[in-house]
Amino acid sequence: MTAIDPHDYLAVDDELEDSERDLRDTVRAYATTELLPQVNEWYERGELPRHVAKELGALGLLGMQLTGYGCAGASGTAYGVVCRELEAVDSGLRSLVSVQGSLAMTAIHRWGDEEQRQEWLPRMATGDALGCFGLTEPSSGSDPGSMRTTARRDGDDWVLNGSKTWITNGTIADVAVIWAGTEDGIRAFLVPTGTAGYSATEIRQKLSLRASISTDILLEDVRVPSSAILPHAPGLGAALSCLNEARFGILWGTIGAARACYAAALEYTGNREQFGRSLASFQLSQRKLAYMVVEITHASMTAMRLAQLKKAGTLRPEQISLGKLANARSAIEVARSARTMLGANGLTLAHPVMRHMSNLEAVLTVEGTEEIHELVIGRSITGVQAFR
Ligand code: TGC
Ligand code: FAD
Repeated sequence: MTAIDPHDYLAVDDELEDSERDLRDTVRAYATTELLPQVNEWYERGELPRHVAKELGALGLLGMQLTGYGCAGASGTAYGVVCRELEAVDSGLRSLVSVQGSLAMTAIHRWGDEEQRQEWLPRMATGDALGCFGLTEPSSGSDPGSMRTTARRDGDDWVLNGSKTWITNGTIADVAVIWAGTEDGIRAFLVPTGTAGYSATEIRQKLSLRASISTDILLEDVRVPSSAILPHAPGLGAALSCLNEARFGILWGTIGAARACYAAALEYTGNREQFGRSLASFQLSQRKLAYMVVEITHASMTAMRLAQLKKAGTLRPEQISLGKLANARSAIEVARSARTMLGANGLTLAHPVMRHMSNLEAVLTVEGTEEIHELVIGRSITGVQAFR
């Protein structure tokens, strides 16, 4: 009989195609040898060096699920596995890939014209150009439809005014995808970050997702040509369609964070003795470990099923909401449980658990909070919206 892998209890990865398994191994090896040894330093300093984007680009991981323009045209499953392997190191790394590939590049690929795609996508795929995605505003988070940023016509130009907040990479991006209200509803604009009137500042003293740059963006009479509008984006739904892609990556990524916490707890409790026995030999420890394995396995099966639906072309946003909600929630519970098992030592960066646990607080909030996804599911099963 085949032995059980404690890190993939139901052998869910057997569902991967050979190329997806190869990619998993490549990204896991890169992430473990090149990123993991440095991540604590980045976390403490509150940064993610730009060369990481170039390395991820060289591996073909930026916008990897898109086709053409230097993008790999990979399967949803492959993208999910990459998110999982990167987030096993740190959620900030997965976030970089999400914002660049699923948000900024997807917006341009899906809603831009040929000229805009040619101008930006090849450079973004290599990591030579970075994008950010400006949807959230100081007074519009869960309810982006209430945004106050405006774009008004002035001759052949558009003039943007307003502010965005919590925008990942706003200070280091080359191009910002800015969502703004126009006379015809919400539209997206490509704003090169060197444009006069665009300014971004870092949000400091952040206690979660520290290896990721979060920013405020101010738009003061930012004048862009008529060619800056993404012509095919019909309204808020265009922004939300990009979020679907990023949420899909998160529901895979969180499994990586949970797996890393579980692995740390398993190793630590196997090695440390109290009361003359290893911590792993106590029934209460084993219950916690079994709980983690159940959560990680359920999350993995959910992710794999959603990837199958994506491949079949039938995946619905409401189903992605279930995955994002369930997998982010279960990952943070696994992290919290793992933290207890490491005792005081679990509180420092010497072990990855508290870092993941803290990151997962942000992951619960980004791309739709727990409550928003509950309401999305609630609306889909009752037919009644309870947002407002
Ligand atoms: P609602 O009336 O439901 O919809 C407006 C229009 O959008 C369509 N739509 C969607 N289309 C595609 N995908 C979806 N998921 C969609 N959800 C809705 C809808 O059909 C409609 O189209 P139409 O043609 O009829 O106009 O909109 P609402 O104002 O009631 O809001 C719904 C709600 C609350 C679910 C939505 O606004 C929402 O998802 N809020 C959460 C906001 C959010 O997630 N923001 C994330 C910002 S980006 C980010 O966090 C990056 S973090 C970096 C990282 O990944 O680590
Ligand atoms: P709010 O919407 O103010 O919500 C506060 C609380 O109220 C939550 O618990 C929420 O669930 C609850 N709530 C809200 N409405 C309801 C309701 N109808 N019923 C019940 N409860 C409700 N945004 C971008 O556009 N681009 C980015 O790149 C980006 N990166 C981010 C990176 C980080 C690290 C973080 C933390 C955020 C980022 N965001 C980004 C913003 C993120 O998408 C928002 O924080 C998120 O959508 C929630 O909005 P909010 O923080 O304003 O919370």
